[in-house]
Amino acid sequence: MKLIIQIPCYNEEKTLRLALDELPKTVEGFDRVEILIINDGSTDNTVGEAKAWGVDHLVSFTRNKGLARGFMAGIEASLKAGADVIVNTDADNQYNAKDIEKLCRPILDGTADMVIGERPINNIEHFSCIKKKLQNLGSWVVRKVSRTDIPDAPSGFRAISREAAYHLNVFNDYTYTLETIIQAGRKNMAITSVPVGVNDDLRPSRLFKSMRAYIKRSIGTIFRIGIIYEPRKFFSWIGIVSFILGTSLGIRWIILYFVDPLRTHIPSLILASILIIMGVLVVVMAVLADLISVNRKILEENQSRLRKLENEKYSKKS
Ligand SMILES: Nc1nc2c(ncn2[C@@H]2O[C@H](COP(=O)(O)OP(=O)(O)O)[C@@H](O)[C@H]2O)c(=O)[nH]1
Ligand SMILES: [Mg+2]
Repeated sequence: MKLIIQIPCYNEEKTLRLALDELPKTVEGFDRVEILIINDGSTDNTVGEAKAWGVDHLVSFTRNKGLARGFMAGIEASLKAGADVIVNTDADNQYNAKDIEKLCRPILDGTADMVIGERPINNIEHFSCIKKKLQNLGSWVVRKVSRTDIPDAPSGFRAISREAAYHLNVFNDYTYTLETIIQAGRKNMAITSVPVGVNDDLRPSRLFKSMRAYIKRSIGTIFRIGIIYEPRKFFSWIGIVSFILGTSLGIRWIILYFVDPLRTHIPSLILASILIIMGVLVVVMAVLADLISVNRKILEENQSRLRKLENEKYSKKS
């Protein structure tokens, strides 16, 4: 059994060595533990630090592509390197590396495909009150959308089984954290959570730059994933509401036509017609979106099979 610990990095020369030093050399249940660094177009000496430390694998982008792409490149490279379990952690030594064993346990026991490390958010001193509230609120929304019970959705400390990794996809450019949980929930993967420790803050967060930007991007991500996974529901609701409003207005117009024949109430009639036509069209769109989503599922199935085939080919060669 091989464990690969992957660390996405963007300009992390100051903290990377410390984070690497903390990683365990052996983990119970695994014969090998290897380290993979994803350098996302860093302009500092991140790569030099990683090579000097002697990491086993290095994936490097020539320019910055964002955490979500970096995460997926790491997953693909870990699969090719033959990982049975992949652990993702931060380059700022944010998470307690000793908890990696705890994080992998449910996967080794065969009870989970993905395990999220739950930080003690309410006790983290360097998190402001508003950041704590936002993280809790974000996690609550993700729980509702994903139909899971993960308490800490934005946590980047997580373990993923090889099988789950074959099925993951990240569509947005910002962060993989929320999207992968929603996906795991919607694809009926067994996803669970274990409490993990955190270390002192070494630098300000790169992802939580400002409150407004964080909320905007998180809402955008959750909303988009919601539509991608439930397009029929989303469009049906809009269509049905529009149709009901239009029909009610239409009935009101018919009643007024007989009660008050002196006035034509043409504006109501026009609005009713528009709402009814729009409602019908949007319901048709819901059907089309549903058909497209069936195609997406088939494409995803093909993609995971292709990943499996490719990786079998690689592991036979090595
Ligand atoms: N690949 C990649 N990684 C990034 C980027 N921005 C941040 N990271 C890495 O993502 C991890 C989490 O970033 P961090 O600033 O600690 O965010 P936080 O833990 O959510 O506050 C760290 O290992 C960063 O080096 C980026 O643009 N691309
Ligand atoms: Mg961090």
